[in-house]
This record gives sequence, C-alpha cells and structure tokens, in this order.
Amino acid sequence: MLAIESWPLFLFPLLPFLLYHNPLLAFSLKNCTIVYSENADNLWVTCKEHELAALPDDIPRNATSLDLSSNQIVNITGTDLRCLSKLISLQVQYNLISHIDDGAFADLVELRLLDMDANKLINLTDNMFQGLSKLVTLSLYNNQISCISPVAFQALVSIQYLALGSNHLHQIADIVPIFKLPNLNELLLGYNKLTSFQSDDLPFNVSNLKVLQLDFNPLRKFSIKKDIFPHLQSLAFCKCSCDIEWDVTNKTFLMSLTDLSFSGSSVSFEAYIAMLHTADSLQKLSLFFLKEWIDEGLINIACRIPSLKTLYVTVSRLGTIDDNLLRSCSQLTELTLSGNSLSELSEHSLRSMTQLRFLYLDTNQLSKLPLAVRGLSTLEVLDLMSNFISELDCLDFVNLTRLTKLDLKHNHISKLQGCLFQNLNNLKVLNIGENPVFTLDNTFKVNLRNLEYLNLQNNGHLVFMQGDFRNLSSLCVLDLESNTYYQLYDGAFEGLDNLQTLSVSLGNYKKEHFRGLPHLENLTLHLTFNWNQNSSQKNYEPPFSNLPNLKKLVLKVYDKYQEDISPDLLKGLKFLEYFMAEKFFMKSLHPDTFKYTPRLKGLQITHSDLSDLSPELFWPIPNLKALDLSNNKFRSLDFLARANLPALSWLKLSDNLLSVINVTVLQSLTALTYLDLIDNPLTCECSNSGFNQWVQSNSQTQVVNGHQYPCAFPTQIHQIEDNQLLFGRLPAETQHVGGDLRYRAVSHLSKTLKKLYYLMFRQISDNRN
Ligand SMILES: *[C@@H]1O[C@H](CO)[C@@H](O)[C@H](O)[C@H]1NC(C)=O
Ligand SMILES: *[C@@H]1O[C@H](CO)[C@@H](O)[C@H](O)[C@H]1NC(C)=O
Ligand SMILES: *[C@@H]1O[C@H](CO)[C@@H](O)[C@H](O)[C@H]1NC(C)=O
Ligand SMILES: *[C@@H]1O[C@H](CO)[C@@H](O)[C@H](O)[C@H]1NC(C)=O
Ligand SMILES: *[C@@H]1O[C@H](CO)[C@@H](O)[C@H](O)[C@H]1NC(C)=O
Ligand SMILES: *[C@@H]1O[C@H](CO)[C@@H](O)[C@H](O)[C@H]1NC(C)=O
Ligand SMILES: *[C@@H]1O[C@H](CO)[C@@H](O)[C@H](O)[C@H]1NC(C)=O
Ligand SMILES: *[C@@H]1O[C@H](CO)[C@@H](O)[C@H](O)[C@H]1NC(C)=O
Ligand SMILES: *[C@@H]1O[C@H](CO)[C@@H](O)[C@H](O)[C@H]1NC(C)=O
Ligand SMILES: *[C@@H]1O[C@H](CO)[C@@H](O)[C@H](O)[C@H]1NC(C)=O
Ligand SMILES: CC(=O)N[C@H]1CO[C@H](CO)[C@@H](O)[C@@H]1O
Repeated sequence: MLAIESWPLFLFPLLPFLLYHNPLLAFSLKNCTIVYSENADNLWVTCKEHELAALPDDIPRNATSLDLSSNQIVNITGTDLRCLSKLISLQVQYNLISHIDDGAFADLVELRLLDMDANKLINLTDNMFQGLSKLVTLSLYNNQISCISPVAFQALVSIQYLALGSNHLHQIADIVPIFKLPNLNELLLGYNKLTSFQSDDLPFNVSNLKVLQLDFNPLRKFSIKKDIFPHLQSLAFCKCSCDIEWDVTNKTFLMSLTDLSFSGSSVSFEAYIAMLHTADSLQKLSLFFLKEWIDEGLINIACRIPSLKTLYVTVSRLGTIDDNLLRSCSQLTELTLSGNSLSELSEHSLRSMTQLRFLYLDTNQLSKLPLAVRGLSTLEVLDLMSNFISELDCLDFVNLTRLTKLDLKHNHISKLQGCLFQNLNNLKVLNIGENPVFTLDNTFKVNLRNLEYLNLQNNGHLVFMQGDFRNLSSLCVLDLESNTYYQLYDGAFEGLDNLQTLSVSLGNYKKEHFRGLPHLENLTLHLTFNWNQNSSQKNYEPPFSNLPNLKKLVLKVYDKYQEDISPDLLKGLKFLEYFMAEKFFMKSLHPDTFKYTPRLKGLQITHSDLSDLSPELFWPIPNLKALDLSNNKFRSLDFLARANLPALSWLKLSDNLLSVINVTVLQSLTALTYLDLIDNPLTCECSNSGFNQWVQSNSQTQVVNGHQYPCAFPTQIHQIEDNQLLFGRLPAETQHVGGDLRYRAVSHLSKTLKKLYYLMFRQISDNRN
C-alpha cells in the first residue's frame, strides 16, 4: 500500500472535477446530532453552527436539551417547538431572532433554562413566554430590547434569574413588573441606558430581589426612600460615565446588602463615601479601575465597616502597596489584589491583617515573595500564580504553617530546596507548574504528609531519584507532564502509597520506575522515545505488572510510532476499564492484546495507521461499550462483523478511508446507538445504498452529522473554484463527481485531499489491473 504522504503530484490537477458536496451521511436527524450520554434519561440534541435559517422540523419529541446556538434563525414560530414537552434546556443564543410568535414556547412545560443572548429582539410581547411556568433562568443579554409588555413575564412564576443586560432599556419604570416576580433572585441590567434608579418610580411595597446589577448604565441618581428591597444582598455599579447622586434615606433600607462592587473614577469620591455609609452590613467589596480614589484613601474608609471581610481590588494599576494603604483592614479574612501590576508590597503593608486566610496576588509583577507575606501566620490559601518570581527563600514560608493551598504556577523559579516547604504540614495543594525548575534537592522529602495534589508540569529537565517523593504519603494526584520529558530512576515513586492519578512525560520506560504505587488507578504516559520493551529478551516482564489496580491507561506518543508492541503489553491489568493509545501502535495490534483486560469498557486507538484488525482482538472484551478508531486507515468494517461486541453502543470511525459501509456489519452491533463516520470518503454508488436505507430506516442508531440523501447518479457537473475548496465550503447544490466516486466536502481540506488522491490512485491502479 502506498503511504498517503507520498501520493504522486500529477494527480493534483484532476481535483476540481472530483470534489463535491455529498450530504450522504443520512440518518434520522437532518441538521442535528444527538449527543451521546451514558444517562438514558438524557436526550441532548445539538444543531449548533449549522447555518440554519429556521428551526429544524425533525427534533425528537423527547429531547431534554436542545442547542440551536450560532445559526441564522430569524424567528420562532408557533409550531417550531410543538410537543417538546420534555425539554429542560433550550439554547438559541447567537442567532438573528427578531420575532417570536405568541405562545411559541407554550408546550415547553418542563423548561428550566432559556438562553436567547445575542439576538435581535426589540419587543417582549404579552404572550411571548406563555406556558413557561417552570422556567428558572432566562437570559436575554445583548439584544435590542427597548419595550417590555407589563405582562410579558407574568407566566414566569418560577423565574429566579433574569439577564437583561446589554439592551436598550431607558427607564426603570418600564420594567416594574419584573421586580414583583415572586421568586426572582437575580436581575442583571448592566449595559443599558438607565439614567436613574429611584424607589419613587417603583410602585410596589416589596421585592424579593437578592442580586441587582446596574453596571455600565449612565446612572445619575440612585435613590431609595422606602424599604422595598429588604432582601437585597448584592449590588453592582461599575464604570458609570458620570457622577451619581446617592440618596438612601435610611440605612436600614440596605440592611441586607453584603456585597457591593463599583468602579470608575468618573463617580466622585464623595459619592463612593456615601455608598459606603449606607452599607453597614457589607461583607464583600470589589473595586475595579479605581486607582485615583484608592490613592485618596478609599480602602481605609471602606475597611472601617466592621463587617467587611473580603476585599477585592483588581485592574486598578497598583504598582506598590505601602504601609498605609490597608492599615485599617485588620478584620479582613480574604484579600485579592490580582491583576494590578504589583511589583512591591512594603514590609509592613499587611501587618494589620491578623485574620487573613486567603491572599490572591496572582497576575502581577512580583519578582520575589514579599516580606509582608512572611508574617501572615493565619494564611490558608496563597496564590502567586503568573508573577515573575525567580527565587524562593528558606524563610518565605517558614511561618505560614496553616497553608493548605499554595499556587506558584507560571513564574520563573528555577530552584527548589529542602527548607522551603518544611513547615507546611497542612499543605494539601501545591502547584509549581510552568516554571523552569531544574533541581529539586530534597524539597519533597520533608514533612508534607497532608499533600494531596502536586503539579510540576512543564518545568525544566527534571530528574527524579529514588525516594524523592517518599514522604508524600497522602498524595492522590501527581502531574509530571512536560513539553520535553522528565527522567526517572528506579523507585522514584516509592512511598506514594495513596497515589491514584499520575501523568508523566518520559524519555524512557522501565517497569521498575512504577514500583510502590499500589493504589494507582489513572496513568497517562507521554512518550518521547521508542517503546523498547523487548519481549524476546530473557527476564522480560510485562511493563505494567507493577500496577495491578490500574483502571485507566493512556499512552501518547510524540512524533514517533512504536513498532513491535508485545502481545502482553497489558498483562496484569485485570481491572483496566479504559485504554487509550495515540500514535502508539503502528499498523496492527496483536490479537492477544486484550486477553488480560476483561473489564475493558472504553477503547481508543487513534493515529496509528491501522487498516485492519483481527476480530479475535475483541473476543476477550465483551463488555466494550465505546470504541474510537478515528484517524486511521480503515477501508472496511468487516473486522467488526465477527468481533462479537454485544455491548458496544458508541462507535467512532471518523477520519478513515471508508467508502462503502457493509450494513450486515452494523446490524451485528446490536447495542449500537451512536455512529460517527465523519471525514470518510463515503461513496454514493449503489453498492452503498444498503447503508443509506439502513440509516434512514433504523430507529436505534444515530449517524452523526448525516443528511438524508438519495443514492442517485448526478445529472450535472459543477466545477469548483479553488477558493471554495480552501474554505471547505461548497455550494449545497453541487452534486456531481467524476465516475461514481462521491466525496463529502469537509473543513479539513488537506485530509480530504489526501483521501481523494488515495482513492483516485486506487481507482487508477484497479483499472490498470
Ligand atoms: C425517545 O423516543 C424514541 C422514540 O420514541 C425512543 O426510542 C427513545 O428511547 C426515547 N429516548 C428517551 C431518552 O426517552
Ligand atoms: C419566519 O421566518 C421564515 C424564514 O425566514 C419566514 O418564511 C416566515 O414568514 C417567518 N414567519 C413569521 C411568522 O415571521
Ligand atoms: C414594538 O412595540 C411597539 C410598541 O408596542 C410597536 O410600535 C413596534 O412596532 C413593535 N416593534 C416590533 C418589531 O414588533
Ligand atoms: C403597600 O402596602 C400598603 C399597606 O400595607 C397597602 O395599602 C398598599 O396597597 C400596598 N401597595 C401595593 C402597590 O401593593
Ligand atoms: C429608619 O427605619 C427604621 C425602621 O424602618 C426606623 O426605625 C428608623 O426610625 C428610621 N430612621 C430614620 C433616621 O428615619
Ligand atoms: C516567624 O515567627 C517567629 C515567631 O513569631 C518570628 O520570630 C520570626 O521572625 C518569624 N519569621 C519570619 C521569617 O517572619
Ligand atoms: C519521612 O518519612 C520517613 C519514613 O516514613 C520518616 O521517618 C521521616 O521522619 C519523614 N521525614 C519527615 C521530615 O517527616
Ligand atoms: C481518573 O481520571 C478521570 C478523568 O480522566 C477522573 O474523572 C477520575 O476521577 C480519575 N480517577 C481517580 C481515581 O483519580
Ligand atoms: C530483542 O531481544 C532479542 C534477544 O535478546 C534480540 O535478538 C532482538 O534483536 C531484540 N529486538 C529488538 C527490537 O531489540
Ligand atoms: C458484509 O459483511 C458480511 C459479514 O461479514 C459478509 O458476509 C458479506 O459478504 C459482506 N458484504 C459485502 C457486500 O461485502
Ligand atoms: C431548518 C432545516 O431543516 N434546514 C435544513 C436541514 O437539512 C436539509 C437537508 O440538508 C435542508 O434542506 C434544510 O434546509
């Protein structure tokens, strides 16, 4: 067989005559796919990104979730959603909907979520939402809504969350009925054109609202003169372009308010002070884009509210924190200073914070751990991710003995040492990923007995010696994936008695490396070398025999294919349930490969140049439910006919060379409900008509992304322009092909081309023979 990459170039000019759009992959749904779900009660249908101008007419009536997002639907008519009485979630965001018939949703009695963001709605009419009595979440963000009928939301008796942000609402008086919805908790009104929010415009006695967002409105007045929001907990005003008059006549009116966020220096300092004065119960304050007023002392004023526990100051360009900025914030338990270009915290800047438990300093420009942090002995979580820290000092964490989570990901740390974490006896999560660490010293040989998660992803060329992790007896997850690879010595993982998940990039493999991992269930190996397990050698033992409890094994190979994989690769893995191999096997698998893994449920062998498998391969694994053989070179499914896979329900064979599908084979897979044949050069010659009929007539198996299409010979020849090819989009009416070969246009042009040449080559050589 000719390797795909080496097809002769002389075939190229023929191409335009051969490509055409063949919506051949027929099946029960024309424009949608049923998403595979292990839970039989779910029927998730997606028609996302299909350039639909209207709702499809073949949505299964018992669909529980329907995604129509990112199409070009212009309206929803009274019949579009008929009978979908089991639907729980409906997504139609990113369409062009400007009109919805009255009662269009009336049958959707179970609907809980309706997302209509990014459409063109202008009016919300009287009966638009009729029947949606169980709807909990309605999102209408980013439409052009300017007019809402007073009764539009009347039917929504269960609604808890309503997003009307980014619309054209002008007056609060126009949406009064919304405030009276009995169960409404959250109302999002950001990015509208509201110029005032005044209780005088709200003719009701009480609203149950808990969360109100008014950010990015040109609000000039906020006035509450009666106790109509007794439950309001969270209020957001952000980036007003003008000053605001704040008038809350009695502090008790905002007694429930615990969470306030605001931003923008166009609001006067005085207005912010006034806001803070009426928020006596405040627990959390978030400040954005407020450098000017922070420099004026806004934070210290806020911190005088005794209940304030959480302060969030971000994108406020704070280059340094001096000794005064947070002076009166002694009661804080959580402080976030993320994303501020901080390069320095003065030594005593955090001195007052004797109760601080969470400190987020991520996404700044710190080059070392600030001295100010060293004294925070109450700290439990410290996030220093995405800074420029290059060195750590033995004293940095010495007093942070209560720390449970430390994030140092994405810094410039090159060296770790034994003294660093020695006092962190309570640490559970440690992330040092994305650093250039090249030496570990004795970093993990200290008393980190509570550590459960350790990430050392993408560091320098690390070497792990015997016993390096010996004291990490609680570790469950260890991530040693890398762009290059790490070097292991025998016994490197010794002592990891509780490790369940290990992911590692290796430069070579020795079974001895994986000693002492009795509880390992998940193993992912990224291999950068040739699998050199030579089973003909004396003393050969199966490579994973030290890992008897493995349930999931993933083998990924960079660049190279592996040859001569021994039939007892998986010997000893009697509990294995999932096996995934990418570029690991080349061209074939030994029929005994799965003899040792009777519990296998999921199998994925991709990018392996496979063109055939022997049916015997599958005989030892009758429980197999999901099989993915995509990105190979199968030209026939015949190997499945005698494979005996009574439980197989999910089969993916995309990106292969299948041209004719034998229905007898599909019929032998009695449990099959999902079949993916995308990106195969399926022909529509009459030899495939059996498959077409099967696709149309069988009610059990869905063929992904297929369309009904008669197997008839084309009548018209279309030449296809190169540019159409490049974008992978061909005119829908283009149906012709040379000879009786027909191909489906796909977006991955190069792959399709290769297959095309391949088949052409076959045809030419067949003709010669
Ligand atoms: C949906 O209906 C079809 C046909 O009536 C039936 O075969 C299938 O089992 C149903 N699915 C669910 C999830 O109820
Ligand atoms: C809905 O849109 C379709 C397709 O553009 C159009 O034919 C139909 O008249 C529209 N129906 C209503 C009620 O607007
Ligand atoms: C929206 O409602 C207004 C007032 O009821 C009406 O004048 C206008 O024509 C409606 N627009 C659309 C697109 O239905
Ligand atoms: C508000 O409460 C008062 C006194 O309980 C009552 O008389 C009035 O009708 C209520 N107003 C509204 C709009 O519900
Ligand atoms: C504020 O309201 C409370 C309770 O409604 C009332 O007792 C108190 O007198 C009011 N205070 C002022 C200054 O009006
Ligand atoms: C740690 O705490 C001890 C006792 O409070 C103190 O003497 C020492 O200076 C602290 N070390 C650092 C590095 O802050
Ligand atoms: C590391 O573990 C060994 C054996 O379990 C123990 O003797 C030793 O004290 C531990 N080291 C530390 C620093 O906890
Ligand atoms: C194994 O990995 C899968 C995800 O790939 C995860 O869902 C599962 O929880 C892991 N199992 C254990 C024991 O960590
Ligand atoms: C495997 O080992 C046998 C015996 O030592 C040797 O003859 C053979 O060449 C080896 N094969 C490979 C691929 O290294
Ligand atoms: C289809 O597969 C069955 C079972 O393997 C075989 O008997 C039959 O000959 C095949 N049909 C074609 C047309 O290849
Ligand atoms: C809304 C709808 O049904 N759109 C398309 C679904 O697929 C068929 C067959 O390709 C098209 O003819 C429809 O226009």
